[in-house]
Amino acid sequence: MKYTNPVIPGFYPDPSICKADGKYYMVCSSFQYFPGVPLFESQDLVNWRQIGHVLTRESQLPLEGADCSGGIYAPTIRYHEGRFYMVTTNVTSLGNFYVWTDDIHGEWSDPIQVQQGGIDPSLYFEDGKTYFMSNGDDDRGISGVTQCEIDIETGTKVSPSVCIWQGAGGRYLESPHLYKIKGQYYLMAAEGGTEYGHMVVYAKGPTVNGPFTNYPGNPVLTNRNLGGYVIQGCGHGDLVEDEKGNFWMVHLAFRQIDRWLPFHITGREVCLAPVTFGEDGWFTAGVGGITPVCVETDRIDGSVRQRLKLKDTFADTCVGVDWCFLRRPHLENYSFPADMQRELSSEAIQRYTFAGHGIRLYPTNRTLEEKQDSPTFVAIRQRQMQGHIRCKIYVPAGEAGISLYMNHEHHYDLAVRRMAAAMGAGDICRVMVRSVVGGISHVAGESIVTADTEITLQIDLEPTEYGFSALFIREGQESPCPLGKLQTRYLSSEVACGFTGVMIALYAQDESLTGRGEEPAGFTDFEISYESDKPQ
Ligand code: 6LW
Repeated sequence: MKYTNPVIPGFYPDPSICKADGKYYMVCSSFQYFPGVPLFESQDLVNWRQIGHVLTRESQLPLEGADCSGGIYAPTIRYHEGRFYMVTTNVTSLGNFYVWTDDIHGEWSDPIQVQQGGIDPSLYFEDGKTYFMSNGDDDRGISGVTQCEIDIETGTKVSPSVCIWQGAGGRYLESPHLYKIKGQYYLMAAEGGTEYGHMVVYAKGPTVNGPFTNYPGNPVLTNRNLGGYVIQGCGHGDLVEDEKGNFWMVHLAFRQIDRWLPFHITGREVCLAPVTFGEDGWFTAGVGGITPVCVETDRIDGSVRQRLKLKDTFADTCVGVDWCFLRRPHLENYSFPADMQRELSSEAIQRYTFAGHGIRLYPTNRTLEEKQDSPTFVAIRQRQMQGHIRCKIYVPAGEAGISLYMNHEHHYDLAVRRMAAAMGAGDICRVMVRSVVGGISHVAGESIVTADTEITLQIDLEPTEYGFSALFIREGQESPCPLGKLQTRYLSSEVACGFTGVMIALYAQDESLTGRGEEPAGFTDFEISYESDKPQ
């Protein structure tokens, strides 16, 4: 069969994978977004369904003040004796911790902290012992991949933290994972930084603590020498063995917006690469050490077809699965239709369907520029670079709209602002495109309509440009209104920095308020349609 990379498009960085009862489970990092750590399930490694998130409760996920380089960093998922463990770092507050569950579709435990520093923690279980590793300094101050043994019930360290490997010589050694395969220990990690020089390296050793000998062909996987190729930044991988005994690597990569434009907007995404063991006990990865867009393989049954979702509407997405919030949301500011399956509760944010209807958002004075608290904002990832977004909007007061949000200093907003007209005439709505780049805000296009006009917002997605427009309907008359174009590159990770990707956010705000606004903005008929699931 043939499959294309990325197998999970959109901002889902730092993948980690495990297998349990014939199915594969994958987690990704989530930074400043709530709920945290997206969780996916698959039966064939190429088709992935998000089944929820691991961190769904406030007690598991303090995010106050987290920005696009804060919050939840790379997680690892492991399955051991019937129990799933997810270990990660909340760089903004908790440090390294893990949670566990016996039901992958249910709730996970409260966090259990581990007193070893560094980031990108991973777990390895053997003979009743649990090894915890991360990249950082050991108890003697030596930096590299550092390992200790922990008590898995309590997280308590039961041995000193010792550096077991210093990598293959690249900068930013990170994302260590340890495996035992055919009697040998393999320690795999990333180097080069999560940018264009990213790579996967590994070493092999006779015991859980080494000594580890570097693979002579390192890096085992990288696209760093493929200038202009669509898939860049391959690194941060994790291995899994399939039902037939073949090994695979999931790893992150990103797609640049154009051959000669080294910028990416959809964040770091998940790719899949075959791994092949040689007689000598070393393995190779990808196709000749690179990850191509298209992989032809006979390891996956020929009857498997890769299907990537091309449409997102209110009817087929859920809050808490596809949609998420910035930092800790104030749920009293969100109102979903009465026939929603469950009420929103601050207990746990899991799965709330829109039941095909709309959403109402109450404005507060927390705006899209907010750095600490959570504005009224619910967002879904931009997963492909070509397509269209449409949404009907009703704004009775303040401002509401759709934001293409990279971070608080880099976002493009298609906004409707309600204003009182002069001389006691009826209200008017200012429909505008606001560009915020490097914290500098500029209105790039606008139009004024009477408040009784029905407004549909529309954004055309292209790899290098976003096109903004509105459709006005008044007294049965439709009038399309183009509002201009903005370049995608100013929202890219290369410009905006941080570790996230562009989110398509519905928001409401009103700087003049002290508390919550009385009347909510209404959003209905939301639709994103992507033109193709093939990378540009
Ligand atoms: C991740 C680490 C990294 O934890 O970035 O550059 C962090 N490398 O592996 C955020 O994804």
